[in-house]
Amino acid sequence: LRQPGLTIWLTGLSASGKSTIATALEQHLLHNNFAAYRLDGDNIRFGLNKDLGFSPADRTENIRRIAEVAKLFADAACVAVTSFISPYAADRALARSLHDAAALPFVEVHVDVPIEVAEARDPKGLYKKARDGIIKDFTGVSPDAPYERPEQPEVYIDTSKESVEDAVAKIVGYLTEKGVL
Ligand code: GGZ
Repeated sequence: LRQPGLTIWLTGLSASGKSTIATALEQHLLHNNFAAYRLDGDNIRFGLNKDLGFSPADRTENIRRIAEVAKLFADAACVAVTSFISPYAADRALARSLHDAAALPFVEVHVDVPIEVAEARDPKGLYKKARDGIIKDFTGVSPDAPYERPEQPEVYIDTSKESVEDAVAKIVGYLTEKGVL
């Protein structure tokens, strides 16, 4: 069994394209016979973390639990692909340190997009609701909900310029180059 365990941590604004890239990446890995599993809002925020909202403390706890779960998947020789805004640098650093302590690779991918582009996409109408004051503390819109950009992500993608296929190729290229896959 040749099976690397690792975590690929996608971070970026709402509507940046994290979920789309995570889904395409998971498919690519599965087709190439790697065990891969995607963690996202649908399977985490509605289950394990359904007691958490979007206050700073709840976001921190959200990310801490997700990091612990991703680490367990990686430890089980699976490629964990996480897709959460994870807006705070300190929370992402904690996720990384949990993996470092277990000698499991952690690859941070900044799925970037100009906020105007994310806002123009607005697939769920959440930016509009945030602008209208219906959703408070929306990341990138409210001054109380900043997005702290990664300073040195392993992979950087700008989805206003790069396609989903480009993004998957870039991530897989990085992993291959580093000998992780
Ligand atoms: C940001 C929010 C908020 C607020 C609900 N701020 O585009 P989406 O809908 O599907 O993705 C967003 C998701 C963010 O959850 P995360 O677990 O990734 O966030 S964090 O890492 O910050 O804990 C959005 C929706 O939930 N959503 N309210 N106030 N996004």
